[in-house]
Amino acid sequence: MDWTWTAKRRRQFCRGALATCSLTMSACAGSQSILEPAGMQAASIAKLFWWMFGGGALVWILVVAAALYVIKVQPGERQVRKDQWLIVGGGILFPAAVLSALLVYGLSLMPHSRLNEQADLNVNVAGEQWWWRVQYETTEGEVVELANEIRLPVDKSALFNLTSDNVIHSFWIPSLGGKVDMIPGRTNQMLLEPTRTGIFSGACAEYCGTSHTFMRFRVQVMKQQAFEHWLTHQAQPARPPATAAASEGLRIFMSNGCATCHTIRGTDASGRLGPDLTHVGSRLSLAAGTLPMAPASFVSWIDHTRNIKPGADMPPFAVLGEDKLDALAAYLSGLE
Ligand code: HEC
Ligand SMILES: [Cu+2]
Repeated sequence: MDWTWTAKRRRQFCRGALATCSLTMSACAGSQSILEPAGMQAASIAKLFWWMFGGGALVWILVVAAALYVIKVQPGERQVRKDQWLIVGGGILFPAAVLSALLVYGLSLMPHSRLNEQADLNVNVAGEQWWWRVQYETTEGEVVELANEIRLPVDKSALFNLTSDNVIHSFWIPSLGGKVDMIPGRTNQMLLEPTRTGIFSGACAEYCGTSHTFMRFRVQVMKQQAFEHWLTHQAQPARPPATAAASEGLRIFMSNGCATCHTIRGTDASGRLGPDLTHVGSRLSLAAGTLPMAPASFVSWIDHTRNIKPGADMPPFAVLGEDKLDALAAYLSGLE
C-alpha cells in the first residue's frame, strides 16, 4: 500500500482527528464532569486543572521550540555559550520554576485544614458490595438510613464520614469535589459544598470487585426547604400498602425471607445486610444506579439479580413466578 501524504489522505486524517477530539471533549461535559463544577471543592479542582494544563502547555511549547531551533540552526552558526544557556535555562530553570510554582499552588488547595470547620450537615456513607449505605441525622438527632442516593441542600456545607466494612471503595462525585477512599477500620472525612441545584452522578473510583462498575449513585442538590421536606419524609415509616396487589406484595415480602436482609421501617422487616427499602420507590434509580426507577425494574431485579449485577449479595428469586413478582413490584414501587 502506498502511504504518501496525499491531499485526500490529509483531509481524512484531519476529519478523524477532529472526530476523536470532539468525542474526547464531550466526555468532559455533563453530570459527572470535573470541568463543569457544581460545588466549591470541585471548582478549586477545576481551577487547579487549568493552571496545571497551562503550565504543562508552556513547558511543552518551550521544549518544542528548542527542538525546532536545533533542527533549523546550521552547525557552523552554533555558539557554545548560547546553547549552554538554552540547556540550563530552558531545560532546568524554566521547568523547575514552573513546576515549583504549580506544586506550591496545588498544595495550598489541599482541603484538610478546612475539615475542622462546623458543617451544616453530617452524612455517613458506607461502601458495601456493591452499593452505598447512606445515613443522615435529623435535627431531632434521629438517624435516617437510605441507600444509593444522596440529597444535599444548595450553598450548605456537608461533612461526609466515609467508611467500609468490606474492601476499599472510593467515594467520588466529580461535579462536587475530589475522591476519598473508604478504608475498612477507619473513617475518612470530606467536606462538600454544592453551589448549584441539579442531579449529578457519583461512582466508586476504586476497583472493589466483580460489580464495581455497577456501584453508582445519584446526588440531587436541592433548595434548602425542599431538602428539609425530603429529609422529614425519609424519616417517616413506610406508608401502608394502598392496593390489594400491594398488600399481597407485602405478604410475599414477609414470607419469602426478604425481611431477613432488608429493613422497611413501620413493618417487621429489620434485616441489615441489604439496603433499607422504607422509601425505595422515591429513589431516582434502583440497585445503585443500575436500573431506572420503575415497577418493571423491580421485577427484573428480583427475578435475576445476578445477571444484572454479577456477584450481588442478593440471591435471585425467579422461583416466585410472574404474579408474585408483579405484586412485590406493586408494593415496593409504592414505598415512596
Ligand atoms: C441475602 C440477603 C438478601 C435477601 C434474602 C434479599 N435481598 Fe434484596 N438486596 C440485598 C442486597 C445485598 C442488595 C444490594 C445489591 C446491590 O445493589 O449490589 C439488595 C437489593 C435489593 C433491592 C434494590 C434496593 C435499592 O436500594 O436499589 C430491592 C428492591 C430488593 N433487594 C428487594 C428484595 C426482595 C423483594 C427480596 C425478597 C424476594 C429480597 N430483596 C431478598 C440482599 C438481599
Ligand atoms: Cu466500590
